[in-house]
Amino acid sequence: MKGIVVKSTGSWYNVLDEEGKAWKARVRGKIRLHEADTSNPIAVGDRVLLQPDPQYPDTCTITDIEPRSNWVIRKSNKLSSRRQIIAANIDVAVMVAGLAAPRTSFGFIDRFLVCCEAFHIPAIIFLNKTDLLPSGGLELLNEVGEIYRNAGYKVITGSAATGQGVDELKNEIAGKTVLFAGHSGVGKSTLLNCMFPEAEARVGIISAAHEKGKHTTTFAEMHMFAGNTGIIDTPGIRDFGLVDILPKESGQYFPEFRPFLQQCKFNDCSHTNEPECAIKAAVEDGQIPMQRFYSYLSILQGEDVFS
Ligand SMILES: Nc1nc2c(ncn2[C@@H]2O[C@H](COP(=O)(O)OP(=O)(O)OP(=O)(O)O)[C@@H](O)[C@H]2O)c(=O)[nH]1
Ligand SMILES: [Mg+2]
Ligand SMILES: [Zn+2]
Repeated sequence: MKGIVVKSTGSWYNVLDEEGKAWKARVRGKIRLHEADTSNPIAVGDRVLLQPDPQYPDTCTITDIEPRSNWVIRKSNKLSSRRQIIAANIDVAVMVAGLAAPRTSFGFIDRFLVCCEAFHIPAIIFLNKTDLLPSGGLELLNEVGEIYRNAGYKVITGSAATGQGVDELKNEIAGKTVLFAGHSGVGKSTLLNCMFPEAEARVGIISAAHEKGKHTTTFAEMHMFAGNTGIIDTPGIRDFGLVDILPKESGQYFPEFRPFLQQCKFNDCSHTNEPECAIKAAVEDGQIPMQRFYSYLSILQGEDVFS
């Protein structure tokens, strides 16, 4: 019997089988792991083989994991070498970000996008809470939108409170397995409920608690709709430590850098101190946005913490 992991809470997993029936599952014995050295060998989105447990109803054992088409992984925290798989087998990732309460930094967005590029996961940016934009905020919103649209990303501006942009997002993700990521409090769960009221995802109250890393959503969980749209709501991520990506290769993961990369004088150009660097030239004449170049530099320097 085959199934898909929709939630992981430690040693137990919630799994849906192909008929949509829910099971509680556990790993017993030895199974083949694709990623050693992670805090969670089985992640939400994993396709697994199941063996029903004859003794207990609705309970089964996970006997194998199918190879993943992709996965998003991060360092659990700055000091740790432990890696955490956020989700696996994703068709599209939605970065929920905001210019208001809480405001998302470019660095955080860019780090997530680099990760998506590295694992070949198409990404959409949803700039939420447009109803709360401060005065002059619309201009900034458009500017931010342009930066990412020019890089080739789909950008939707909207609000889970007013419903603006929500249908557009829903159309983009229909029939797909979707990862919702972003800081705590940006409105991931609210957006999910707005698209699919039957989701009934828990929504938090913005408070000082968010600053202390207290999350309303505490475990990544896939919500399945109409049998074929799976939305993975995740706890807000504060830091996004990149793993398995060499800093010096990260230029390739900025799509708008690519047309220039071949034009640098040195083919191993780091775009910092080298002469005749096409990337720096493109930044100088405005073809590459300064913010994106800064994000590149910070990844290159191996800086870990973004908030
Ligand atoms: N004004 C306004 N408030 C919003 C919007 N979207 C979400 N909120 C509010 O923001 C707060 C946090 O929303 P959540 O959906 O819990 O945020 P989250 O991203 O799921 O947070 P975590 O689960 O902690 O990661 C709630 O009070 C929502 O009502 C929006 O577009 N406009
Ligand atoms: Mg949430
Ligand atoms: Zn260069």
